[in-house]
Amino acid sequence: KKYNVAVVGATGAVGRTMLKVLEERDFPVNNILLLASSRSEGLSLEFKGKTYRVKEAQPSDFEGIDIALFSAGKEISLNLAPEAVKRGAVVIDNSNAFRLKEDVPLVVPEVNSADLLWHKGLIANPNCSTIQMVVVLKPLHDRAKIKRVVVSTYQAVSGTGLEAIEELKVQSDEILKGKTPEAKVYPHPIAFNLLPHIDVFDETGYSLEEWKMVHETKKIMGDKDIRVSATTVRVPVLNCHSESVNVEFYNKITREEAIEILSKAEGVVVRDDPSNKVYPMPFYISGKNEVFVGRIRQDFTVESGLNLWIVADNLRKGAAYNAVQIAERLINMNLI
Ligand code: A2P
Ligand code: 11C
Repeated sequence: KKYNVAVVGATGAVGRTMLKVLEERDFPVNNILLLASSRSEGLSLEFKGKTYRVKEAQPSDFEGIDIALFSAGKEISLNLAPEAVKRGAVVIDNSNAFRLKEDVPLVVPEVNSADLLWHKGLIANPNCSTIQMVVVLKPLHDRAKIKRVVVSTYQAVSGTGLEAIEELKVQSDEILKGKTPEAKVYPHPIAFNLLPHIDVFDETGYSLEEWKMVHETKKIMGDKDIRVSATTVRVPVLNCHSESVNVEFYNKITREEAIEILSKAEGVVVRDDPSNKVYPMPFYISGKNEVFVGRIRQDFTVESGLNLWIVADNLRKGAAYNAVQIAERLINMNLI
């Protein structure tokens, strides 16, 4: 069977990656519909060697659509995802709009595919920084039960979108030419800088990106008791988020056991040979679908703990690939 697929936000950084991933995986597409804002009306994009015109997303576009992949921001999802579901499409939504709703599964296929069984037409794709962390944490949790996680992120500008990618390039060039960089997308220059600020702050002093890591991790891992403390930072890297993760466990687990478990874990690649300068880095991981882990060390300050360095392509595993994987699981599990 082949499916009619709509990509909402097809012109964006994630949307374009969705098209690439659908193509690479030879997803069973019958018709593809490329939707974006009125700004892109008439623009053409390639899919499987054919040219398709982008059109402005409207509720009626979802008539006859089987699968709708949304990545056009929260407002568009809030407005159009229910319209798509009403018309019989299964929506896989990459925004923050529905992730914590009780009747919406929040899915990372390597971790909680079983949650797809109770979907009601809408499935949420988690935040990129959460996805890459839980893919690594789940197999360790199954072995030694996680008590607490302290994570600091180093997030690429591609997580913000195409305009931010452009801003990093332009500002880098301006600074190298001795000019004062102009900040448009972020509140400060991002080139040659770090911003300990992703998404909006609340009255606790934490940012929404930090809270996403706390709440989404509990929901995906199916364990409300896991304590997560996060600091999220934007860095001048074009693509791939990195994370320094400290994990404390209830039960004993050694570095060697962790390496053995992670080497066999689905969707994980271990790159851990520091004496030969082998560890995951964004520069080399851009374009890959797996989650990479290295610098695996015992934390000697607690009874049982590990330090990990986790890197993944945030546009792929953190967004587009995870969404397409969800669609593939729905098909394999006869849920569509
Ligand atoms: P457009 O290119 O027409 O603005 P990015 O995250 O890279 O900035 O991409 C955001 C995506 O969301 C783009 O495809 C963008 O389309 C789309 N988008 C933004 N606003 C709307 C809207 N009001 N309706 C539909 N799509 C939208
Ligand atoms: C970033 N994590 O890197 C964000 C992008 O809730 O889906 C995705 C935001 C979200 O800026």
